[in-house]
Amino acid sequence: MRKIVSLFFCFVIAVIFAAGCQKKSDVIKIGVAGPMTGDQSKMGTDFKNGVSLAVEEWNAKGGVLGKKIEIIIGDDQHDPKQAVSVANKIVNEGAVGIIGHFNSSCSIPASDIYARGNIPMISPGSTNPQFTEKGYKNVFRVCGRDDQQGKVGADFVNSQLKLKKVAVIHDKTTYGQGLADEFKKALGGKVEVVFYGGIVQGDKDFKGVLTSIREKKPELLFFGGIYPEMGLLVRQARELGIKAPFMSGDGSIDPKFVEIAGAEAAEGTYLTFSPDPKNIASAKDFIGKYNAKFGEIGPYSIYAYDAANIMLSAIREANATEGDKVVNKLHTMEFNGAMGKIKFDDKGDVTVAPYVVWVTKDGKFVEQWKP
Ligand code: ABU
Repeated sequence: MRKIVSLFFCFVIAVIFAAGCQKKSDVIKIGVAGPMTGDQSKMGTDFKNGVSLAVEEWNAKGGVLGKKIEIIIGDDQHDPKQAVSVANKIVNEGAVGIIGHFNSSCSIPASDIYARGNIPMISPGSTNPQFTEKGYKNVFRVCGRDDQQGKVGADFVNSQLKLKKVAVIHDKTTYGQGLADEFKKALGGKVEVVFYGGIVQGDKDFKGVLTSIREKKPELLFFGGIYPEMGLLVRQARELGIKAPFMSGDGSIDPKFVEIAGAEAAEGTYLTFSPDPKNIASAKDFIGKYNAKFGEIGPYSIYAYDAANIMLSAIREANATEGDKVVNKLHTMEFNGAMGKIKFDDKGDVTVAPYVVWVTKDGKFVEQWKP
């Protein structure tokens, strides 16, 4: 009797195991990781929406390699430790490609986990140079880099605004400090940096540091960081009577910045980012579909959409989900994205990163200057 019971249990376990294996091979899983909750969740939501739209379109045409595509969502809360834990979870759940993360401080440590698992990752928005400088073959980004972005900001200050004195503030993160340093370096000593210093991400009161900056009378305040702190800095600077314009990078160009700062305080703020997708013919279809499903596009919605389409096209062309084969396709193919043609160099950076300067006008962002 005991033998029959044991055999029965073995049979049940084998059936459960087989069912598990069957389920695994029925779908292809793609991870999407970023700050899905917390004060930067707008960026994570934009990622999730862009990837969902791409996956929905692929699934409507039968999926990829004859299988439906499933998304695994990872919330790193823009915390590097959480990013590593999310990366491990996504790998363990069987993802064959990752779209993410957003923050360079998350993408860089998470890339160690994906590299170990031999899983290709494409970040839609991590711009710190170090992300693609570690020598991992599986790491890609569809955005530009802060050495490119910082230079465009500095060129604008030098050649267009022709300023003599600026203040440089950063949020002490990999991205924020990195961008501030690139901007400062690219000023090339032609502008006096009357203040250089960091604030703490998550703090709400910046009046102390702004009061010190006010005494130095800068003609522009540059901030390396993300929209929650940028919004507060701009609002509080105006409350203290600082009239000089602010400038920031791609981490601040979101309607949330204007919402936090207030449209009046935000007026005239300069931001470096890529060109407006509304003026790009290949983006028209994406914008229409995104608007119908999710509303206004966010800065990184289109990058997430392009990253997902690129990953799935590479899987289809490789006719496989094995990391080496997909990575090889990512390095050699040219992709037709909604943002235009995309090709990666040996490091995994895009071969063209056309940063421009935007300005905030009546609560909206408009393109102002192209180098
Ligand atoms: N590039 C915008 C902010 C994300 C990051 O690189 O940390």
